[in-house]
Amino acid sequence: MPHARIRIAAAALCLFAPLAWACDPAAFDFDAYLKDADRDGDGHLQLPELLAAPSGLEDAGYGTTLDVAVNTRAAFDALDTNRDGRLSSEELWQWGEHTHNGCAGWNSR
Ligand SMILES: [Ca+2]
Ligand SMILES: [Ca+2]
Repeated sequence: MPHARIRIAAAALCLFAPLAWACDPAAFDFDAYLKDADRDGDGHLQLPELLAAPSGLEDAGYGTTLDVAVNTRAAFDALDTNRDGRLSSEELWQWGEHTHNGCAGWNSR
């Protein structure tokens, strides 16, 4: 009976999803950050836009602060995974996974 299987899958998701999300480096609102820093309004961050944007280290109203400054050339290079010279929202959100310091050891105790 397929419904039972779906229910079990849904139950499993409910059980395990909170574990996966218990530590949430993505609490930093990169969408708002991108919107603020996107000076030409093309929906992407070009390098000069990123360099001129806040570091994220200090509270600028994006929900939380970052452990590693995101407004650097190194961050841009790390995040521009498709190498089109600009950062999409999806690429920007990867910063949490690149740095991940906020979650270091959160589940290893
Ligand atoms: Ca832009
Ligand atoms: Ca890109």
